[in-house]
Amino acid sequence: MNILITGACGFIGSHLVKALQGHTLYLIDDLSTGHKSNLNDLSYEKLYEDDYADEHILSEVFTYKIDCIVHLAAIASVHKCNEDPLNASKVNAGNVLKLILKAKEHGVRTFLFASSAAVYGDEPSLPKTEDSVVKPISLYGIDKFAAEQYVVNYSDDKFRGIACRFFNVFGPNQDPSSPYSGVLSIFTDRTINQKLTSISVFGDGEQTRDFISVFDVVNFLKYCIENQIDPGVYNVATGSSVSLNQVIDQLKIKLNKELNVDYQPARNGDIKYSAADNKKMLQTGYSLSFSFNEAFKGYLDSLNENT
Ligand code: UD2
Repeated sequence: MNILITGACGFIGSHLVKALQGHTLYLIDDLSTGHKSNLNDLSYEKLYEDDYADEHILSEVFTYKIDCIVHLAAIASVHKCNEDPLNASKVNAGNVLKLILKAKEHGVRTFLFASSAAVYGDEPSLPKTEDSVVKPISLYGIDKFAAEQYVVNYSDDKFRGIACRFFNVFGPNQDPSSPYSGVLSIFTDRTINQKLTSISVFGDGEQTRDFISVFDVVNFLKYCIENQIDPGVYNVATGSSVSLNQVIDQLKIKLNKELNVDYQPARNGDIKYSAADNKKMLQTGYSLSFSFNEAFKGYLDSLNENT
């Protein structure tokens, strides 16, 4: 299949490129947060190093008879979106519609979109099903919701639009450099890469998240591409949540050392409990490869091997 992946040099994108080796891949990434080195040793037809909505790129790439698009490119940080809301909204919502319209014009059959658990916001009912109330509390969440609604509402019998609400994705190559990076990447960068023994927790550590392995995320995307699953919105999650304190306990056992946990005030806008119902994802026939414990252990082993 000819597959276009936007955001291909990023954390999830580069794992997806690896999972889809064997297909003919066209990649776009403006390298704003992704790294070309994430694609080292991987095969692809062409990488466009620019904005995914650039007219010249789109008019060229659609000459290649694209069967499927996986749209991962985004300003993927709540914090960055707030710094430049108009641009963030264009990248995360308006231009998604542009890409969908182009895709339909050029006969693309399948469009997968990276949405986010951020659409649910802080409405307290748990676990979240795809029919739960949507109440985003950030511009990022609002735009992700708008874009996923374009994806789903533009679906028809010729165009299969699937929006994946990713919960907390983790795994190798996640960038830990910002304080707003994924918490597991920050914890492991400090304790394994930098060999420090202190970590900061915002709040009492009892907040919960559904942490899903990046390998399951990209395998599910691959499954959606290669099987005729129904269009619509899907939670992409393990279906079980753990607290940060539980994660830290596992980390201590695995590292076999004590960690100093510096408990600081909870962050503004933080969600205390997050939990996903993933039945719809499993009803597609996809089976998760890893529980959180297995995936976390594998992740720590891979980091230890590289140090
Ligand atoms: C995720 C997204 C965020 C937004 C949000 C919406 C990531 C990295 N973040 O935030 O962009 O979409 O979902 O629901 O995908 N924490 C610490 N110590 C640290 C770093 C974080 O205690 O050094 C805490 C943080 O305050 C939070 C928890 O860990 O309570 C998880 O933080 P996160 O940013 O990894 O993920 P989340 O779900 O809050």
